[in-house]
Amino acid sequence: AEVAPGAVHLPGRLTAEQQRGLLADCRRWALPPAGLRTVTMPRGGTMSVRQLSLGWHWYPYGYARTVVDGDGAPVKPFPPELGALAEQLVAEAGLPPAGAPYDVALINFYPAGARMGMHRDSDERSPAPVVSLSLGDSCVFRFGTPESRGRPWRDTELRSGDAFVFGAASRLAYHGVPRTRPGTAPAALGLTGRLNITLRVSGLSP
Ligand code: MD3
Ligand code: FE
Repeated sequence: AEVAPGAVHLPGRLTAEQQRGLLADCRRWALPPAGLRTVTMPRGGTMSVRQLSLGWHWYPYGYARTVVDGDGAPVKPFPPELGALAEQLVAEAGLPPAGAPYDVALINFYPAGARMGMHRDSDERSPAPVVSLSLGDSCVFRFGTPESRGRPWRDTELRSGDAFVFGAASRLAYHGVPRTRPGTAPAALGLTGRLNITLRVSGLSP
């Protein structure tokens, strides 16, 4: 379902088994060194989501090969199977191929009450689509325009197992997560809270 030009929602795209596998992977990746961390913004506030990067480490606002704003450890490698999944989902969304390998996974964990304010993802030096995978609790996903942080926007629900591809005219749109819905995760998954994995092309040289 195309929600806006270049923004394609693939509801229920991941099987229960794929979701369990990704969650088990995330639990391993979350361990130190270079594990799940709290992000401090340049003005001193902290993000309510906890975060983890693979391939390249995202910090406010750039990419590095080590956790420059944390334990300093080298970032864990980007798993090639996530790149293959991203390429397949871009094709299913009917968007042109990225043209460069996917090389970043940015993983956000939302405990109950966590949210993400409206922002644009503009630290990548590639126009390749961003692919989002949702696990656990449902959330309200707010999708705006490339021009401003404010209205107009559209609210849609993201559920465990959904994929979403953001390319073309939607790649630089403002977006955020104003709330999650605690307790809505599939019981069989065994996750309290919400996980979102975004797959990206950094545009940086290896
Ligand atoms: C539209 N994550 O990590 S996923 C982020 O659910 C981020 O954790 C949210 O925004 C989350 O930067 C939203 C949907 C999403 C992700 C990246 C996008 C939408 C996007 C990049 C460009 C346009
Ligand atoms: Fe984002």
